[in-house]
Amino acid sequence: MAEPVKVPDNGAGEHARGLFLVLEGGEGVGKTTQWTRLADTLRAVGHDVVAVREPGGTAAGDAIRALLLDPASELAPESEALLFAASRAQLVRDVVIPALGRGAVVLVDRFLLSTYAYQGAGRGLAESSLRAVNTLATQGVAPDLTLLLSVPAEVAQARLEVRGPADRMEQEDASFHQRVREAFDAALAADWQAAHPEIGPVMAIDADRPVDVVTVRCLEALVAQWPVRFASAATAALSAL
Ligand code: T5A
Repeated sequence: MAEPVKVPDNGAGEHARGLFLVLEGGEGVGKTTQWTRLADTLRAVGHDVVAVREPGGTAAGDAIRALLLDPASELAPESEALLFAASRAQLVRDVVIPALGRGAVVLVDRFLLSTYAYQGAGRGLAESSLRAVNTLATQGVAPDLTLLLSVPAEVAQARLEVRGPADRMEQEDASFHQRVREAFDAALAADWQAAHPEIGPVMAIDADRPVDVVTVRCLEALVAQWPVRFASAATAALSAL
C-alpha cells in the first residue's frame, strides 16, 4: 500500500509560482488521454496550462522522439538514455523554466521517473549514471507532483492492441515491461521518494476505470494538495459527468 503523499510547501503561497505536474506509468495506462483532458479542464476554468510530452515538446525534442521511437533505430542503451536526456534538457530550458517563471501550470506526459523505470530497470543502466546526466538536463527542476497511473498489465496490453502498431519501446518483451512496472510501483514508497528528491512526490491513480472517472481522480489529487487553486476545475469536471 502506498504511503500518503505530502507535497512540501514551497513557501510562496498557492498562486505565487507555477506548478510542475507530471503524468507517469507504463504504456497503455491512459496517460496521454488524461494529459489532454486535464489540460482542457484546467484551461476551461482559466488556468494558464503548458502541456508538453516527453520525449518531445520542442523542435529538437520532436526530432529526437522520432529517432527514439522508430522501430528501425538501432540504439545502444547508453545512446538511448542520452537522447532522452537531450530531449529533456531542451524542454526544461526552452519550455518548463519559462512557463514556471510566469506562474503557469506545466503538465508533462512523462519525465525523469520514466528514465529510471525504462533505462534503469528496463535496460539495466546504473541509476547513479542516469541521475548524473539528468542533473545536467533538468537544471535541478523537480516536479511538484507526479500522478502515477496504473492498470493491470493485461488491460494495458488490450488497449494498445486496439490502438495500432507498436513503437520501438513497446516492442520490448514482457520481462522488460514487467521490470518497468515494478520500478514505477517502487516509486510509490515513501523511503524511495525520500531518496529521490529529483523526482518529487509520487501519487498512485487507479486508471482501470472509465476515462471520466480517472480524470476526476486526477483532479481530486490536485485539489487535495492545492485546494484553492484547483477546486473550481474539479467542480466543473464533476458537473460534466
Ligand atoms: N520513455 C520515455 C523512456 O524510455 N524513457 C524516458 O525517459 C521517457 C520520457 C514514449 C516512450 O518513451 C519511453 C516510454 C514510452 O515507451 P509514447 O508514445 O509517448 O512513447 O508512449 P506512452 O507515453 O507510453 O503513450 P501511450 O500512448 O503508449 O500510452 P498512454 O499515454 O498511457 O495511453 P493512451 O492515453 O494513449 O491510451 C491508450 C489507449 O487506451 C485508451 C485510449 O483511448 C487509447 O486507445 N484508453 C482507455 N480505454 C478505456 N478506459 C480508459 N480509462 C482509457 N484511457 C485510455
